[in-house]
Amino acid sequence: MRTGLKITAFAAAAAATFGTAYGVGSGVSPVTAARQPAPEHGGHAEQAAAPAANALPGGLQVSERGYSLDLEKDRLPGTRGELRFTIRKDATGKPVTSYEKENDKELHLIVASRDLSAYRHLHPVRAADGTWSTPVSLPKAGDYRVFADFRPHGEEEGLTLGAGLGVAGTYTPEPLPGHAARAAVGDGYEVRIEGALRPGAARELTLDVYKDGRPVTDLEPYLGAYGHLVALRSGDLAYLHVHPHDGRPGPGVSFTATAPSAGTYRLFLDFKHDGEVRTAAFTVHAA
Ligand SMILES: [Cu+2]
Repeated sequence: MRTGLKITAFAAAAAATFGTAYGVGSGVSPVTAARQPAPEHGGHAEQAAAPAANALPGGLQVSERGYSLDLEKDRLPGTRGELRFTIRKDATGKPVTSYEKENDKELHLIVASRDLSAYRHLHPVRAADGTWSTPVSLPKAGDYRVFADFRPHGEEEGLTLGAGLGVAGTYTPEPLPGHAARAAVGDGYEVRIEGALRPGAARELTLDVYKDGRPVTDLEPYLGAYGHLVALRSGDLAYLHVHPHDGRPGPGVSFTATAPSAGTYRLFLDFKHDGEVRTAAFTVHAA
């Protein structure tokens, strides 16, 4: 349940900060907001649902808790290019150059298309002046959202900032695939999902990895875990980052996830096997 608690605490911090940003002003330290007690977990579902209803998930804002995501260019001339950006401290306008590592990295960058058909999980390189950069190769033109998931040095909670990215060219938005319990990943890999999301309540999800119909029991650690799961809410691309709560190398990797609201979510699981990182995607309804 640790992960679930952490996510709920983050949601509470986000809600507290939202109130700060639009109510009191910038005089309240984001650290103070982050330290506000997390709602009690493990009680009955109605108690858990109440705070979550007003909590703001990550990724919806380009600026939050005193930090801003500054994309050097919010457009790419084509599907291949370089993303460059800076995380700035709003108070000084200066780039953040000191981070706490989370899952082996100072910053995780997710790039997802607005229709949720394209997904990339990247690890940019930081220059000494605080500028982050990474090559990016996308499958098609269109409207994208870039998510920076990081924890500045000295902050107790990480945050996720989101910014729009346009990729020039013509494209046709794709409909979100319907719910299916299995996802083909290519090269004979298939991932099966068990469990359901419920708004405002922590729920366990298990993703089982198979290769050629047989369970995979020797998943390789990737960034300190056997799987990384990102959930994006369809419609506004609210971002939920969840981590596994056990250390088994397969076939089942379990997560605790709390959907902030009713809705449809697209789940992206990154796992590593035979030296390669692969991604399985699922559509899950929370109701
Ligand atoms: Cu990452």
